[in-house]
Amino acid sequence: MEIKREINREIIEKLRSAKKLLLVSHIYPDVDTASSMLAMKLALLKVGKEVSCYNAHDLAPNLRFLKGSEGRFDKLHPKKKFDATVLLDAGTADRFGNILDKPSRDRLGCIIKVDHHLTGDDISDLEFVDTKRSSTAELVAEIIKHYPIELDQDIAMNIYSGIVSDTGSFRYSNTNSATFKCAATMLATGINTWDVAMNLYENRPVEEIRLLSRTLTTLEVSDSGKFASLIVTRKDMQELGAEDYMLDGFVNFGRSIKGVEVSVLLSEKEDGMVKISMRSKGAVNVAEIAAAMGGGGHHNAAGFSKKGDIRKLREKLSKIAAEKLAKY
Ligand SMILES: [Mn+2]
Repeated sequence: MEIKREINREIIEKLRSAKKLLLVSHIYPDVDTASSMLAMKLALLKVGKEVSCYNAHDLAPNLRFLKGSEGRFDKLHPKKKFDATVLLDAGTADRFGNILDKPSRDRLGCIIKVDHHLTGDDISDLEFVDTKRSSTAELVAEIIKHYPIELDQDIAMNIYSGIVSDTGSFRYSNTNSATFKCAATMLATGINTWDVAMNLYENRPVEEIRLLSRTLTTLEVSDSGKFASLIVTRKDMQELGAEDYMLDGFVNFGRSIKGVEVSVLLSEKEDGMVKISMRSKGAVNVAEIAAAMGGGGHHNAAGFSKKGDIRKLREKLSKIAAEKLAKY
């Protein structure tokens, strides 16, 4: 049976009474966090709210098809105060940049967390967290329904995009009947599903494909055949004129190999950190591996950033994964 966490009435009341709202998506914004933020922005604008959006990194070009994504989102007036702030699609403070640090925190008003990740800290006053939901976009749809605010095609397209992206186009195990019901509600507004699919999957810059081709040459599969890893260096990116956002989804190529249970993509960032994205086919909880190294995520998808040499990190991860995988 489907377990459904009821939306906290206090959240709806807070959103109704607040005049100035801040919506925050997580660092290195993905489709779900961005579409949740933008769907909520469009909805709250409809009921006359003053809405600001922020994320520590601005939205990448591949997210600019989302409705309401015009303008920059990584700038926020330092003195602006809010009645309420909504944190979207992550559970820990570090995932939102410095916005929750003092003294910045004092101007955020009531902090509301809306999320579907397994890992999370107590960083908000109110929360709507449901790990059974496919995406934060689905939770935002729930909020809009209970507010209630009338859906339109722009809001629906954002929410549908978040769902499609976080479920791997309805393939992942986080897809359930509630996911399809929510998607159906969005489609009932008349949005074009091919439009969304085209923007998500048929619109890659050629630099991305060139980088993918080079990245696949770094593939290593463990002796057991259960662990695959790929690496992307800064040098590769510079030589091919590629950007960070293009790496989204590369890790899935490792997982797609027959017999592989856990796949990892390590990529060097501009600030010297190495970003580690992990995917599991289901047997192993990669959120646990990530947690052992200071990260977080879901059972089948997790990630974190670490300082250090990319190849040494790959070795360390292979060892941790081998221990976990030995049981399967
Ligand atoms: Mn999500």
